[in-house]
Amino acid sequence: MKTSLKRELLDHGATVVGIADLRGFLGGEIAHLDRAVSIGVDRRLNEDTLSLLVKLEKRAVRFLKARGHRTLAIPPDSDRKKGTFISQLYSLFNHKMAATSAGLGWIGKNGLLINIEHGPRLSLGTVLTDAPLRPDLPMEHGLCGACILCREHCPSQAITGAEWSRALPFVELVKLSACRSHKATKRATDGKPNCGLCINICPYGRKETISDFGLRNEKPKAYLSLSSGGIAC
Ligand code: B12
Ligand code: SF4
Ligand code: SF4
Repeated sequence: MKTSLKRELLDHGATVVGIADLRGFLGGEIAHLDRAVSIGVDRRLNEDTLSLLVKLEKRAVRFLKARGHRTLAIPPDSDRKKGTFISQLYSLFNHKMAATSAGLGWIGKNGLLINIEHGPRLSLGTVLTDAPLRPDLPMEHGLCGACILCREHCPSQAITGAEWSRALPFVELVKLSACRSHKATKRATDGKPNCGLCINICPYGRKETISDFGLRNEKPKAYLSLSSGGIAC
């Protein structure tokens, strides 16, 4: 069932799909839905991306329900169905937690899910289920290595430079108030609320050279060993 579910989602626009075992990490009314189907698409988080993620979540729901399992799709954005139980789940459930637990990547120094192939460029969705899907191996540590590019270039100095690990997941990686106020300033000045420099600059999955951004070139050690075929994860 796991392979055919993954195939179904990959054939319809998902870039990566992983299965997480979230036993012990969910509370209350959703504790019994302890498998997560974590879905990533290699696209900026805009309206088109959100509607693709919603379609993929619906597809996973249909697939699992047809086989007699319960499901709960977590919305990928905050604006849909405001005020409903489902829309509250958007902020109550963390898509990145499902993604690291499904082995799709680690949390980088920029606070984002970093996939070894696509970097921080994945937008995420999650479907919780009680289907006994065999989980993928979770990611235990980050592979940022010595790189500090996102920290050096963040316009609001929001990135602390701390490193994530599954054993100690909640260290302060990003000063959220600094990031939020930078985004608010951008909205006020150029009408664009999103910054995303910590996505663009990350060497994992980056197609451009860093000089395309007018910045100094630098790569993390882990990235260098990946390019020479050295990293297994
Ligand atoms: C609130 C929010 C924001 C807030 C606060 C960000 C934040 N880090 O909390 C603000 C407005 C600042 C923001 C900004 C951005 N956001 Co935002 N945001 C969210 C939202 C709604 C909730 C995040 C959340 O729960 N935070 C609570 C804190 C406690 O968790 P956290 O630090 O984010 O994550 C921790 C856990 O995941 C934990 N963890 C990881 N693995 C595991 C495993 C286990 C077992 C456990 C226990 C914990 C654990 O480690 C993380 C680091 O401490 C999510 C959508 C969602 N529902 O998941 C999108 C989301 C995180 N945002 C996203 C994006 C793209 C952005 C921006 C790039 C937008 C932009 N272009 O400007 C910036 C990036 C800023 C940054 N560097 O983090 C994407 C990230 C995709 C990715 N590849 O990681 C998400 C997932 C939306 C989506 N559907 O794709 N965001
Ligand atoms: S979105 Fe911009 S301000 Fe926020 S952490 Fe990333 S680079 Fe810094
Ligand atoms: S830019 Fe460097 S330090 Fe920042 S998340 Fe990417 S690899 Fe990690």
